[in-house]
Amino acid sequence: REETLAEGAVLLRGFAGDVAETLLAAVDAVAAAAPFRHLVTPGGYLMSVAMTNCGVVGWVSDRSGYRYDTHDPTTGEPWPPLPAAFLALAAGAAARAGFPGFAPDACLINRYEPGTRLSLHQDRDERDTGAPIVSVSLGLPATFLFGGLQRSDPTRKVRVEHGDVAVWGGPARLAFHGVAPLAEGSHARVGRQRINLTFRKAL
Ligand code: MD5
Ligand code: FE
Repeated sequence: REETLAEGAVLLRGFAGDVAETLLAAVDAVAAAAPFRHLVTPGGYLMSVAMTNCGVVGWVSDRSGYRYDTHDPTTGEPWPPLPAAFLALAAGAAARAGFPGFAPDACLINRYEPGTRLSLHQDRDERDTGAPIVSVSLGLPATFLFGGLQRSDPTRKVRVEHGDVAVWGGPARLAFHGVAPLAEGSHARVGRQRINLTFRKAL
């Protein structure tokens, strides 16, 4: 149930299985205050993945670039706080993977529907890239693409399912990665969706 994908990258299969319902209820509460929306990239493209955030800051994109912001540009309100269950799960997974004391201040929530994808990128908008990123998969399964430190490096496909948690730290923290177009399907709890939580130390 614990797989090392590369140095610093650990997949904890099923780690969030028994808190999945609690996490999804918290996602619904966050989305009621800060709705899922499709952000515009700096290049002018609408992202196919819908996003929202909770935490002290949230990740946003618009024509002027990518950044972390204390306020939701859609509502003008501060992002909802990180639910206690989110913090506990993220810290527990990070500790299990060898990163004790992980205290995220941001959680980006991605919502995929069949056909949507996340193209290859690095997560480098966080001030502290010494901290890992913890990602939690909920709902429909997906094929995660895990590359290297150069965009042109070959990618490895990793299937992730409901309840799986991945921790990306050390040399894997800045690896290129993406998500292949989501296959059609329906999940008992969330229907035609995959929800991914990514916990970050942004500040
Ligand atoms: C997802 N989300 O499945 C992924 C999970 C994002 C994003 O990529 O930026 O919202 S996070 C995967 C990740 C983070 C940091 C490093 C690596 C993977 N990696 O080294 O492969 O929605
Ligand atoms: Fe990413």
